[in-house]
Amino acid sequence: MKVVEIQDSLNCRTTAFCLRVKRNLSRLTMHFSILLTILVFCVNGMHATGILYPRPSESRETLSLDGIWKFAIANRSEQNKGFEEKWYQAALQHCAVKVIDMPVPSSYNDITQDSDIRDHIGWAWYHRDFFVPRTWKSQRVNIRFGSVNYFAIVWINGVEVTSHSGGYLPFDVEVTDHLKFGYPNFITVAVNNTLTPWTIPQGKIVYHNDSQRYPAGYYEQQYNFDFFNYAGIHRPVILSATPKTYIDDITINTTSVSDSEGTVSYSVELGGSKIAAYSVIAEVYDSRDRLVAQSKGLTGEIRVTNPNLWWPRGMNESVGYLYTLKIQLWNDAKNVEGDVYRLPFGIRFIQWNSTGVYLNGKSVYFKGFGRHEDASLRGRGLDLVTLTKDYNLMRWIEANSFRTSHYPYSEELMDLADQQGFLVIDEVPAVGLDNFDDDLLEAHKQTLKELIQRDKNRPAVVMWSIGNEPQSQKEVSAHYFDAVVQLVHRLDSSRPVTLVLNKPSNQDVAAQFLDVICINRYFGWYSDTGHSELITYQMVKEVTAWHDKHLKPVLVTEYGAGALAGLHTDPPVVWTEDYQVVLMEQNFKAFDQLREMGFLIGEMIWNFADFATPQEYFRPTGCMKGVFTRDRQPKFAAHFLRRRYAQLFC
Ligand code: GCB
Repeated sequence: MKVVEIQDSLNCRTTAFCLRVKRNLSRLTMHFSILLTILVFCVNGMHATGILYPRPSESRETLSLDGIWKFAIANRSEQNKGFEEKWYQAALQHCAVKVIDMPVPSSYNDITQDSDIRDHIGWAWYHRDFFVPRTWKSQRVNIRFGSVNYFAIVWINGVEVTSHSGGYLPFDVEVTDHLKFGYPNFITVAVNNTLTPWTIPQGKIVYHNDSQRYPAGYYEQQYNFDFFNYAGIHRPVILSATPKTYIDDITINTTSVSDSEGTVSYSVELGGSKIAAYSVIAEVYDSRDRLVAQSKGLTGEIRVTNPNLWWPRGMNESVGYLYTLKIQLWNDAKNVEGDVYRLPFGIRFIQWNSTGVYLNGKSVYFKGFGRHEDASLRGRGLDLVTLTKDYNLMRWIEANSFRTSHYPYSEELMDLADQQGFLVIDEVPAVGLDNFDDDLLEAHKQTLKELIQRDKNRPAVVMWSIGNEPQSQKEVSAHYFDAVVQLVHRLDSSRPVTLVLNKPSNQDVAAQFLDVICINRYFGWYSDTGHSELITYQMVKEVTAWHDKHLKPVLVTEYGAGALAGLHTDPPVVWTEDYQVVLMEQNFKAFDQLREMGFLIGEMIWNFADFATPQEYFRPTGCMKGVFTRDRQPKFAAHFLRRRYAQLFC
């Protein structure tokens, strides 16, 4: 087996695509691995500042392009065919390829009976027609994808308008000049799910050269993370029309809180032409739409008297209180209103020290979950039914938090966290990182920039997680994570930064840079399997060792056991629902002792629900550590966890 630079067939379009943007990149070669690195640079260069969610207002309209699209995959041996035959210039169903219907948003993997589609590696093609109203002609029109895993190239009416790399964050581009107003239009999206050592998350294409076992040219995608690499257009596709001079970005931050006053600073960025002609009015409305404070200018400070603070579940009677910041442009010369955008926000203040994290001055204890965006048939596609059900279950079980393990979740999901008062540890898809070179660092930083740009205004987000279980025992990772943490602190100094670790505390070199230490530990499962009697002892020792070494708060972000729903034994053995509960019980004893010691700030069980993984002989169709099944029915563990979370106070 050897790792090779893959898919030579892609390279001709690489040249065209990248040279246009980075003509002087002398390293441009015919290798796919290089392509991916270059794609990251290309995308960096092309990104606009703001990525505000498209919300209709008196000056803005939106048009959803969700629905049934036409879809085709490029065969393994003909990866370049779509580019050579220019499938983006006409309707896909008129091209020489087998076309099927495909829902958007959705992963394409589980929609058909065809394992070639489920296990596809490489390019997949999407196409649909749409109509743009005549009335939009005088507007600025933007297209926005909530997420596409992993690379996307977008054409409108046959013209390439943008591309993006990174599978879990939104991207957008202005398309005004490419649209036909009052006429039908069409859009084509090419999606590539290939992961390499320079993507976030990493993967590699492995060619098998052993001719006894594999036919010539046989290759597979390998990756070192425990969730199925679902692919496709995963989140909504939205066209939006704004005035030509528009609100491009808003940043809002609580700078101080007391019972009598909350102070927030805001700043606004404008885009488009004739910006100088406009002034900015900022108004704050309470949840009953009453004006409570206002200011003027691109930046300013707003004081709200007797504020209703944003509190997470369980810390106050008022939960998830949101104000609305209304930003309005005003053309003074013409005396007319311009663009208007309404942003929900919370007034709340985060602090941290060597033993705790504090919200509005009160110490926080996280009782929650590691989760996944995962559901049968839809894969990782936005699914409002599952999403809403999950919040109902998290409230039922009296959790107050979750981590977006192991990638940023949808904005629709994050909106409900803000509204329902769930604390979120917001994580980028840097899972199991290894081979810490400069190109990986650039891709990692870019992902964090995009995440913070998207989620910086969310009250629910109280911590940034820069990754999960890297090879942090390697000396080279120290310099790497130092650089990543510095970037995050520069971009946002109002939230603590963490990294989820699984190496022994005496080998890890990354924790020194973090504000909060998160660890994953599977005592009684991956180590000393079945020996539940060791769990409490080992967990107490483990958490204490991390705190003693770094004098920082510690959060256990993963512990748990696989359990097949309906499987029981007494005495309990691994894989039964009974053992899952015994393992929890022993961990709870450790958590109680550690809480007394004063530096454990939370417990998040792995996992909220069973989820799909790559095919492995130790994964019976997926990871079975959920306290709920994949279709969200409670295991014995869910009732047990509910009893604990109900009596755990923050
Ligand atoms: C971990 C990983 C998570 C896995 C889990 C498991 O440490 O962070 O992604 O799913 O273990 O069940 O093995």
